[in-house]
Amino acid sequence: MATLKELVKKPGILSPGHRLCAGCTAPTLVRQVLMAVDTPVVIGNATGCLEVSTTIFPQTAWRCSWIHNAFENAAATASGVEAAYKSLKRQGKIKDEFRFITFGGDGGTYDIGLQSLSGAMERGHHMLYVCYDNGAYMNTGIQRSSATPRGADTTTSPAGEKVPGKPANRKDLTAIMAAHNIPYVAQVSPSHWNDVVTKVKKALDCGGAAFINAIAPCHRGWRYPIEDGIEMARLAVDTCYWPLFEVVNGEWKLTYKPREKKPLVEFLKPQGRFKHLFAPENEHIIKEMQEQVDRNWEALLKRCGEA
Ligand SMILES: Cc1ncc(C[n+]2csc(CCOP(=O)(O)OP(=O)(O)O)c2C)c(N)n1
Ligand code: SF4
Repeated sequence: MATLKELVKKPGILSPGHRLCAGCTAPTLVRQVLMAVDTPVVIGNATGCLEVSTTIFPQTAWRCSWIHNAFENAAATASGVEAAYKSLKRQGKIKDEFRFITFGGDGGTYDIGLQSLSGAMERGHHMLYVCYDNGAYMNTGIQRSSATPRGADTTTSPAGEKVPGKPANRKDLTAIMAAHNIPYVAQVSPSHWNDVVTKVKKALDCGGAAFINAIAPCHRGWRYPIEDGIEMARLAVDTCYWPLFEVVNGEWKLTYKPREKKPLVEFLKPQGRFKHLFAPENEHIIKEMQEQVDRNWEALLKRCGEA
């Protein structure tokens, strides 16, 4: 594994000067993912903040082949490109060893693109799909998605007198992808760059379909100070809200165990989207959210043979 000093010297595939918000963790995560790439790469991109902000016509921030298609078929498009590549390679028309990576936000992945992602993974295309999960449809103004945590205030689950934020729990997409029995599935956080690079290398070299789910804090939607994005991602990991693990050929393995599991409030408190939960009448929701995190963590420890 290269050192961070060596990795930052690599020519960036995602150039500076894109139009994502200052302090957005999505491009940080994308850069970490791309640091693991040592071959030519084709990037697929579902609609969302990352896509619209990096490709404002006639400019692009991508120094590689890049393809966008509608929200619901980014994975299908990438799988078609990968299949064409395989054919051209067989015919001797392409000599280079390419890799294929698709990025999608949680709206494009958990919700609208789920069927095409499931199909691409099930067919076993040699491609990696990375979901940057900022927990809402941020690009269009912070609407709830099935990745939005319970209790969050969004424009379509507004916290008020009658409804204390999103009433439903979030979907466990990483487990759904693991249930596809593909060679590689993992969960990562940009607060742990080394873990990201290591897992992406494994995913790209697994020989088949791979999925990585990454937490990607958004200060616009989560409402925390702009400069605290990576700290927010770290708190998600240390409270076990967003555990780091991988599933290699069906075998679950924890890749990071916080020395001290922090209480969930440390992750919730700095975020404006949870502010209303600290009113006395809503405190029971925080308690229930903590219980949910504890249950998920215990179940994960068991799955990973750690309990
Ligand atoms: C089928 C379809 N429905 C709605 C839209 C409008 N739209 C564009 S981006 C977006 C939200 C994307 O959310 P997410 O995938 O979570 O990415 P983020 O913007 O948060 O990075 C929506 C609803 C669209 N482009 N296509
Ligand atoms: S709205 Fe959020 S996810 Fe989108 S670019 Fe800004 S900080 Fe990033």
